[in-house]
Amino acid sequence: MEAGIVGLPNVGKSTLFNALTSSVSAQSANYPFCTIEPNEGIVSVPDPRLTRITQFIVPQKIIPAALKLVDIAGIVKGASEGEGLGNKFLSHIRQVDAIIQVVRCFEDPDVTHVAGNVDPIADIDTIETELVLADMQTLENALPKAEKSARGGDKEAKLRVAAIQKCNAHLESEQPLRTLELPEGEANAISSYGLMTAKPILYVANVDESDLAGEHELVQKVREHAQKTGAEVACVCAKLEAEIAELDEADRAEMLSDVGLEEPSLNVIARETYRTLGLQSYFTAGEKEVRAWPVPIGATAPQAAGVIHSDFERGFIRAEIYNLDDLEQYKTEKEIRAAGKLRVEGKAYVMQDGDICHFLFNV
Ligand SMILES: Nc1nc2c(ncn2[C@@H]2O[C@H](COP(=O)(O)OP(=O)(O)O)[C@@H](O)[C@H]2O)c(=O)[nH]1
Ligand SMILES: [Mg+2]
Repeated sequence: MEAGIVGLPNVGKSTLFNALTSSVSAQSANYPFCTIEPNEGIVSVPDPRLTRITQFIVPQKIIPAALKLVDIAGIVKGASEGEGLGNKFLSHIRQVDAIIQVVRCFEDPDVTHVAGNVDPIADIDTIETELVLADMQTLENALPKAEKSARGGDKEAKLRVAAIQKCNAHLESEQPLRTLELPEGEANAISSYGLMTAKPILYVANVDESDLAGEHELVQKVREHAQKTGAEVACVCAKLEAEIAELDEADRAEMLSDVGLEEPSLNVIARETYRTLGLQSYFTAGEKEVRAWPVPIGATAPQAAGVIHSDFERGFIRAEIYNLDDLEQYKTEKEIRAAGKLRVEGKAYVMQDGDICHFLFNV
């Protein structure tokens, strides 16, 4: 699963990307993303529950969950007609699973704003319009083929045609597709199109150093906009976070307390991005490592096992599961088992956020 950072030029995308992906813990771990381009990086997802687990199970290694981020070059007005990096930029967005849109809320006379003044809602509109136009084009290109197959009696194509028509009507009323609900069959029939306005979105308000909580009117407007479209907002001062990320642990703690933050805002953004991607974590915990694994919300136990290794999914027999509260109450796995709190779950079990698991499998 990966998220793409988008936004107008000069809003702080690269500053945020670099700060998020420079974390050592993410790079030292063995993550299954092989080709990493300069604009692609791994972000670890800090999870306080890992620390709680390691109070009782002391491992050699602690490995947080991670996700892949792509810093997509700045979009400009006219991108859907090939302006700026136009098509290349759009094809990058089609590939990601979620969008992080950075919107500039900070004032700084030294940093030029492409549209002349700081207006996050206008910026959001500019980008959304380009994505709406590009999605309309995609659908327009796809329609004749779908119609032809539908006339030939292809059932899937009939669903596709119905979906395209609904999407078009929605886009023509200038609404992103993430606010359109389609029957599952129709949604699946067009899932390969990579429609951009259907992707979940997280708005990151890049705020002034003096407004870390995002109380400024401009940020409130971003929140209102997000609420209308079912999106979330996170606040960050990218420039400050970039500085914080470079400090050693002691200096970092001092700096955070100076500016009144409980933790780096980057942590919050990593977790929000994870959620926007529809992910939650389960844990494996042993002496070798305590590790968080990402799994889509709603995934079954075999699917969760498959995140570790495809053999685990294929040969899945059962899972033994307990949770953090049990660990804190009974202190050891042995005691959890003795107390009858170790649950045995089968193939149909739907994973819950925070499950601590052993998978039994046979290949
Ligand atoms: N004052 C201020 N400047 C920032 C902030 N974030 C980024 N910048 C500056 O804005 C300029 C553009 O940032 P960059 O990350 O390259 O923007 P991008 O074009 O969106 O990738 C750089 O000079 C940054 O130092 C911020 O939070 N506050
Ligand atoms: Mg950049």
